[in-house]
Amino acid sequence: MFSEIDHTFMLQALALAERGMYLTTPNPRVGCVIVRDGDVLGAGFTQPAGGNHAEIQALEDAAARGHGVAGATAYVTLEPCSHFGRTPPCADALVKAGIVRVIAAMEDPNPKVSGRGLQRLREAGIEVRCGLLEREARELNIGFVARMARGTPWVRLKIAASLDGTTALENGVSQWITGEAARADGHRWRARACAILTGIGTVREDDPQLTVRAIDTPRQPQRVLIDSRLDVSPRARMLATGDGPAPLVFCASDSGEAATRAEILRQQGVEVIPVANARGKVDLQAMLKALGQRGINELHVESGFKLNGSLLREGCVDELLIYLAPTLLGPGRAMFDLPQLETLDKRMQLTLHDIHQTGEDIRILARLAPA
Ligand code: AOF
Ligand code: ZN
Repeated sequence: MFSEIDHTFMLQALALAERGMYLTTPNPRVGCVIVRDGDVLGAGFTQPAGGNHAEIQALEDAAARGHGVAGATAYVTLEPCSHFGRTPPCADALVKAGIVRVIAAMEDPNPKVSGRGLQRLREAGIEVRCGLLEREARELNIGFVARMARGTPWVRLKIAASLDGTTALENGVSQWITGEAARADGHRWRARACAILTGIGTVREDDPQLTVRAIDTPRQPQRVLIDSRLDVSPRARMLATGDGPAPLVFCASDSGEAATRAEILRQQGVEVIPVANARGKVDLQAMLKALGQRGINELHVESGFKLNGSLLREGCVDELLIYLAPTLLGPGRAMFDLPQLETLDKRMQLTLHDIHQTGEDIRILARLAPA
């Protein structure tokens, strides 16, 4: 159904989409290449929200290069939109420009679109095919797809540990177990995330900034803290306000004895959101829903033993990003606070998605089986 030439141009469109990796949230990263007789007339990728979608960038690029696009094929990594969002529908723009063939990698999971963009193109007499390099396109927007499908972000939990699975000494010392290359790689994963989450234990011990520093990025992810009793110091480094979205703190209650602390945080520009479960702790699923409603596609977690364990036990984790350093630390802090099992059949099963050597360390990406 797809030729080798189609493959080549869709790969180009995917490479373009990847250039939106740190940029497009909450929108998906999309790439578009417009081709006629084997020549690329225009190319583009999604701009920050409110800016052009990939198709418009490609059409404008073709115009800037003096090319008409009548009779051309558009390769897009996501179905062109059919709705008026922050921008008008791309499907209409492609029709108007005289495109005669559209190859899309996947349907847009956004319920406002989901097939209607392709339908609109077909109704205008355009030849439409969908599904070329779909797996790659889905991976690129794994968070957007998750949020559209279930209303919550894709949750990626990052851990650095020794080969024997220790993340810190018993006294909390953990800097640094993995090498510089792994740390820089970790910042790339931070940069592509819409938000970075940690817990009050980690803030008390390490006072992390939770910003992207080791690499260049056009935007900082939102910082998110789970702190049931609002014990956090207003001077914690992750609550520093300034550029980028306001930090968010999820607590169990912002009234009663927590009211004053909530007020102090709010006055310094921090958003405080109470979501309690029956045990008086933060309801983690409710927190994920709230993040989904705020347009968070990929949530990057860097936390400790306790919160890591709670997130896993409550079915909140999609993927583990684990860096293992070729060192042995012996007993110390473990990766996750999980219950001791009596039988193997109760184990949590993962599938290995990717293994990679990063400097001297090993990077493992493993996924939880969907419930
Ligand atoms: C496209 N091309 O490059 C992207 C699309 O609010 P708006 O107008 O920016 O629309 C955002 C929605 O458009 C987003 O949720 C997704 O469904 C689609 N993204 N569509 O045709 C693009 N990024
Ligand atoms: Zn669009």
